[in-house]
Amino acid sequence: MADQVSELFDPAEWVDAPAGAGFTDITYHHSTDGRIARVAFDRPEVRNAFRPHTVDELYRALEDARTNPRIGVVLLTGNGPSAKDGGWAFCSGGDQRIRGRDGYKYEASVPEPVEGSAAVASTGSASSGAVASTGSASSGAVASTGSASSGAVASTGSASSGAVASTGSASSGAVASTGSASSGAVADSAGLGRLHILEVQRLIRFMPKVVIAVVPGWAAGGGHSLHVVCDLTIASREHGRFKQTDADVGSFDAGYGSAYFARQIGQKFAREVFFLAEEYSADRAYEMGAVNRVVPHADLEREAIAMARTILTKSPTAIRMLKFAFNAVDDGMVGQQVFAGEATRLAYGTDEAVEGRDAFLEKRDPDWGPYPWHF
Ligand code: S0N
Repeated sequence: MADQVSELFDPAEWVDAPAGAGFTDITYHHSTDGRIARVAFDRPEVRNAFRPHTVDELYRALEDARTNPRIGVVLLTGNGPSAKDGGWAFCSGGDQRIRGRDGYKYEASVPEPVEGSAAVASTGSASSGAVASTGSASSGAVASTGSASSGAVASTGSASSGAVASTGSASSGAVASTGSASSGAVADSAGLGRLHILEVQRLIRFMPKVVIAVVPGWAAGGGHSLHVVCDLTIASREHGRFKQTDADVGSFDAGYGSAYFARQIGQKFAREVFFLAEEYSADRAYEMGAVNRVVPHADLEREAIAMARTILTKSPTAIRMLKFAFNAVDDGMVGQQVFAGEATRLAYGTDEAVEGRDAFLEKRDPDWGPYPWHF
């Protein structure tokens, strides 16, 4: 796919995103005006399954999009079709050849990423997932300015993610990788694969921008969960297919992939999708409330761009507050924290908050007189 990226990709719409240089498992582009990001799985020969290295790149691209103040919408999609059999995919989830315990015995069939590329660190010792982006912003709950970190843990200088503060070099999630750079198949000290795709889910979830799943083919397993966690989904009428295979292969996304999915489409349908693991067409997924729009295959990316352009006409602050408001009810205290962070950011812009700050710095009592108790 190196030359043409994807059959649905219109080169007139996109330029290479600098942060995507050297990526092997995904492609990363910006729209020519810099307002939209296109992030695409680029392993069509395995229905765009992700290995740890793919997830590293995915995280880096999404983090770059998150921290780029011009970008308001991210399209997450899958390149295709497969040169092998013409099949299309959004993403078929975790690459089963290198998954979990004993996964390495299948590793020989997995091409190694190019040495020195991608996740192998922007800042020397950065590893996966968390990926040291520029400066020190990291994943998870809303990074605002400066050295933001995720969750409740402040990192100073280095990037951290999940609930883990890193020391010096960036680390991923709650599971440290064995080395400082990630490869196609990385295990933790217990020999288990890293599940940092969940960090990607959180990055999508907590990104103050709209993420649209653009589904040109199969969304299966962990790929299905990724479409679930995206804000919107647009699917190809001819090739869009949905299937939750987790229980077929002994894995289970017990977080957003299932519980939040049930919030979206209702308990009965969600349980059916997981317990029966049947195939659903794009039209059927639309009927069930899992998909926003179904469009002709050839128009998929054009329609996705049109959706993005409509969103870009809206107030950025309104969109971010709305996204976090939609999230908050399902995200418990973290949802409240994220929403509260945004409210605080807005409050800091008021004269009232400036008076509080100035009074402290000037060692005087604050004068709240000009600020009424609104009703
Ligand atoms: C997507 C499906 C339904 C498409 O069927 P179709 O069109 O008949 O194509 P196939 O002939 O089956 O596939 C074409 C080629 O692609 C390979 N392939 C497809 N999916 C995968 C995959 N996920 N991993 C590895 N290879 C894949 C096929 O083998 C075939 O190759 P060739 O031509 O060489 O034979 C169908 O393909 C399907 O059902 N795929 C599997 C979907 C699935 O079960 N995914 C995993 C579900 N679980 C997760 O995603 C959880 C996350 C996870 O597993 C994980 C991730 C990272 C780190 C660790 C883990 C972990 O759990 O430990």
